[in-house]
Amino acid sequence: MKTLLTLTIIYQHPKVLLGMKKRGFGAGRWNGFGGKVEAGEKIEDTAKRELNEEVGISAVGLEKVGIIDFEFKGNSEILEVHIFKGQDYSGEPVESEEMKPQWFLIDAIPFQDMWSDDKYWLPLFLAGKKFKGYFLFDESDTVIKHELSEVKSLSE
Ligand code: 8OG
Repeated sequence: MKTLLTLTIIYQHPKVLLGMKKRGFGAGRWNGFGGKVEAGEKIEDTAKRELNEEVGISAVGLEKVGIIDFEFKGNSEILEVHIFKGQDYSGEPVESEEMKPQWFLIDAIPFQDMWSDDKYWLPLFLAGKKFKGYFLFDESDTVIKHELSEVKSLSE
């Protein structure tokens, strides 16, 4: 079974906008903004909606830069996460019930308080690359297997 999700990071060199997830899946970690694609919704529209709901901003343009499948050992569900990069937006980032936003310099990204896969693919994101990947986690959210490759295009 596959579940589609989005993840959007605003990158205004030399800073990225992340949010501390306050509740639910991934709580206690810094991450981009996103969530599940609803029935009938276009993936990019989910990315825009979630950005608005979680941090109160509207992206002016989003670029899809990555697709990663996540699997958890002992669980047949695959999370297919579509990763978007944003730069310009309207509105001001505000804290929501789900996320507390904060800007980080790219050489001070808090990888120790993020999902353990992020240190593999975020450097590609920051370098302007497109990528596809697969990560398998064990019960304690440690990466036990991964594949990651740069791609020219993400058209499937
Ligand atoms: O709706 P919900 O908050 O549960 O969505 C989960 C968010 O977390 C969604 O934006 C996708 C994202 N996400 C995963 N797995 C991983 C991961 O391993 N690393 C990162 N950085 N984000 C992830 O679901």
